[in-house]
Amino acid sequence: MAKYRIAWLPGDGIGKDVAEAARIVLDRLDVDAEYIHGDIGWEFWRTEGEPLPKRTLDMMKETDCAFFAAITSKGRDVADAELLPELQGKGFVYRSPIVRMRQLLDLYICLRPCKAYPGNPLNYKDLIDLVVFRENTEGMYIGVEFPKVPEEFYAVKGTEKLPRDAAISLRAVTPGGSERIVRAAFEYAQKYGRKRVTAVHKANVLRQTDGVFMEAARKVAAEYPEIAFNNANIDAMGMWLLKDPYNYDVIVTTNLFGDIISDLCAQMVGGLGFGCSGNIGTDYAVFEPTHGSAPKYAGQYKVNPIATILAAKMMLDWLGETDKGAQLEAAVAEVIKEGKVRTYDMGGDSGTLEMAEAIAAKL
Ligand code: GGG
Repeated sequence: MAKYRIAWLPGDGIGKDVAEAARIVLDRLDVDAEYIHGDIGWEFWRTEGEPLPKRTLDMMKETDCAFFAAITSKGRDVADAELLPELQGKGFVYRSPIVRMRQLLDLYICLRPCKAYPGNPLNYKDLIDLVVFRENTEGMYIGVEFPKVPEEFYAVKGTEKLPRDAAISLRAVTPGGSERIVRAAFEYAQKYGRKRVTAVHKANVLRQTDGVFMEAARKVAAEYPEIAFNNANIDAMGMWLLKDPYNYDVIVTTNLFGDIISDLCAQMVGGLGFGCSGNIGTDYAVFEPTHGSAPKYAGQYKVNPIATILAAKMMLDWLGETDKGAQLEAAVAEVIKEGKVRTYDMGGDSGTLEMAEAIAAKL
């Protein structure tokens, strides 16, 4: 029996292309793992009314961790129209399978390292190396939404002028949820010798929810006096990051702000072709590239697999296979530095699998 059982979720679109690339390097590293395919993505929404079938969730619960590539996710209007005619009007509601996975498995940490590798023509300024901790289970993504204002809302002071046809999305931030993500950020900083943690919020406007987040952040920060702590409003943070990214080391924030700021950071180290992500809970984790399924490139084996390969490195580290993780990162760094194999985003014409083979050849 293999040492690890890994749920393998390629998803759809380019998810299948980049997952194949990740398997090339994992197989070359001879990871003692069994990979078990799981259905997830748009085709299962269309044909079953469920993009994350129960059989996939059940299978994941029997594995050590999951590796996920990408899925197509669309807004309400498009999603409903694309459901098979025989399923329409039967009460199926599209919900993001990624968000659901994170919530159902309590993967409260979304860890997104943003590290520039020397020689990448897409690097912004000098080498950047920072890490984003995004709260992954609450905030704006709890999924409590109303197509129009529920009548009972009008009992709340301040809602009198709210038009009845306003759609409502609720944001929930708990002291416990905030404390555990901030603590994870500080623990990471301590473990990896990072010097500073920056909490990002909009507490001057979102007084209740970000008030809770910042109270928790200050409380946890006081437990780590050796690590510098500061905070910034989300809007200013976007500006400061572009101006002077070297001022930041570990960033911790709530769900939606983390979603946005981590894309910004990924762009500074080469774009989504380099953005990798770990959704981590107490005893389970799902690793994925940050990017989506780019349907227009599906099956063309054209896109950059490095984000997905770096997600495989994160998975190896999390499994305790840190030597293999380090070898994989060194191989990625070498291929980038040599510059002989480059995908189209890097200005080259190498394909997805060619890049994976070049990395595997260094292992
Ligand atoms: N690998 C991440 C991915 O596939 N993202 C697509 C995406 O952002 N979908 C929005 C969502 O369903 O959460």
